[in-house]
Amino acid sequence: MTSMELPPQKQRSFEPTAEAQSGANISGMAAYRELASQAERDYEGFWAGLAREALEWRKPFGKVLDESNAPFYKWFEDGELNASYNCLDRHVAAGHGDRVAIVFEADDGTVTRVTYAQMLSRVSRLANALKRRGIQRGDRVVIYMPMSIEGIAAMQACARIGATHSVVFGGFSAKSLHERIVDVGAVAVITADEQVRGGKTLPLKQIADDALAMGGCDAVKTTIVYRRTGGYVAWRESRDCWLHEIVENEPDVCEPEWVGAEHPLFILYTSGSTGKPKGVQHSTAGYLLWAAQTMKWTFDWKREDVFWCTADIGWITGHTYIAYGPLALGATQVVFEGVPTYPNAGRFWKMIGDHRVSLFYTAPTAIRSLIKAAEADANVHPARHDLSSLRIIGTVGEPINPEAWMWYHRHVGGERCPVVDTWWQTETGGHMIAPMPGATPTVPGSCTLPLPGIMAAVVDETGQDVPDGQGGILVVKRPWPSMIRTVWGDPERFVKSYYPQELGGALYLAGDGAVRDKDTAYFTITGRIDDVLNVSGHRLGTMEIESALVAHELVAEAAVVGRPDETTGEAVVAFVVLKRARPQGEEAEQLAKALRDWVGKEIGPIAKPKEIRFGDNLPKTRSGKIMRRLLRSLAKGEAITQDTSTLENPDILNQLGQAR
Ligand code: 6R9
Repeated sequence: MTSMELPPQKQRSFEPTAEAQSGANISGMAAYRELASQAERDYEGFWAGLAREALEWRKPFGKVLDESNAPFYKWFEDGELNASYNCLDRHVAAGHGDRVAIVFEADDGTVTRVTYAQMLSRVSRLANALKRRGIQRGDRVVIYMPMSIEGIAAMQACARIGATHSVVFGGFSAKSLHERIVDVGAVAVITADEQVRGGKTLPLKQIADDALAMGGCDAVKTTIVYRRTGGYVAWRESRDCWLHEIVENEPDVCEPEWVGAEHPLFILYTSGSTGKPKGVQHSTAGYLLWAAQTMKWTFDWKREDVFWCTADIGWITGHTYIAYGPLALGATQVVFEGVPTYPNAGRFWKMIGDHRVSLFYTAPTAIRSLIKAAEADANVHPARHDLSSLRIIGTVGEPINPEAWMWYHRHVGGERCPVVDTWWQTETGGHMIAPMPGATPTVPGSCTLPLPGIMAAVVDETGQDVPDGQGGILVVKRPWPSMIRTVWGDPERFVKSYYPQELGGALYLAGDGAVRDKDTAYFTITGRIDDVLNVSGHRLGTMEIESALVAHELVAEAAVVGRPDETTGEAVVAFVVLKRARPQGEEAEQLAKALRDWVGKEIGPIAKPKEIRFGDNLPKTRSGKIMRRLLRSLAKGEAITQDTSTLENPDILNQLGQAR
């Protein structure tokens, strides 16, 4: 890691407007500081207070934090509750059954609304149907579904019966799905006939069939299929059933399964620095607490708000800020099936106007692509739509460049809405470093300050604090309720990846670099410090892509690096050595295309390299190590200025430096 000096951030800072500040859940910096210092003074008392207020407990907890088996921390362990009860029943019981829970807009623009009472009934019937098929507390259920009310209901139904769900993003291939079904030991798969996005369909059921045929999935006794399009699906009577048929005769009452606070609510796979994705295991109480609390803090949620998070339920953002957080509060939210560019790149702005969205949450990659589109075609510019309902606009997934931040602030937020740049991860469960919109002055490109109770810091390779203004490793010094509990089936990997001995074993290692401003103490995230790439906000392990490439019969060796990309943040560049002579010209084009498609099949379209370069070899040290930093420079098109004297084969750099 290189240490870096960043200029002080004072010059371009945006105070919350009087409007944003007045009546905010947390109004003014003094209120923020008071909360943060409460947490410092009495850490457990602070969290216990929030947990009592935000959640309804079946059995109250006595002990707050158990650190006896660190880093396997336990929160509120002797308490009992149910996540689905907290998301649905309690609002209906409080007289809010008629409130709209979800405004669903399909790819073709069709809108469906469900109230809290209707959602409770749907979830209860599905939960009963799952139980009737023998699915029980502690079982794992894989959900491979499109963005839909049914997808959210499936997650909630699992939570209701104490089954642990593992949602797999609909863009993953049969092979990736298979790997997850096997690793998690699923007993059932819930899928759909097809997914529809941008006018195109994707045969999810067929992909699930392919995955289940790959072997090792004998535990899967049931697949439940949501009929989205009515397209053709192959059918296995003994295993497959239609969702609409199995819920038909089920009662719409289902007593929730009361579980302990630490009961695994879900497992979500994410890329790490080795080849195999990690199953990040989350708890019930700690996770749900933070999902609800951050809705109130980062989004300043109030009852009148219409919330819209554009993420997919296949990612953590869709878990926390679609399937759980908004429902835990009884919020009204928009759920969208499609893509931002269909039927044109004004879709988001049109939907904000149509549904009077007040809290909007999306990713920098979407913003950047919509800027490009708006600059090319005034008809899809946000100015063409009524965005006056917006109150707060947020971003997540990757660093947002200050130019994109400013455009978002100006053209979407009307220079009136605070921009909340939220730094967090699959492993953290919810927001960690983010502004409180009624308090924190914002600075383009900075996620500002840790939320109260989050002890984020920047350290060096030995775990010592580095001075502000100097780059280092982002860590969290104390456990927090919504943190990852373990890597499913691999507790050792959990410890090694997140609590490494090199840092002393007591600091949570986020895997990102960061710098804290000298004057404001604001954090700026400088990107991953491990072999993880961030392409359009999706995490991809370089090793994962390399393994996929070398699994191709023609490939002898492959090294994958990232290169900055204007739209997607980073782009995947693969350096490939074939088992036969280096291809050139037309042949190279064809092989590159074949390998890209291959990676698409092995992992999913999101992992396809943007560029593939063929070489006779890779740059290696005399001990045979691939020099990735040189490859990174080559991918960027930089001249090599680093010392190459330890290279076994310096000539190879010339060859690999030529883009095809
Ligand atoms: C929520 C989510 C986590 C990684 C994280 C970091 C990057 C996320 C960011 C950000 C800068 C932000 N990241 N939010 N970088 N600023 N506001 O995205 O989870 O898919 O696990 O990715 O994304 O590198 O470590 P996940």
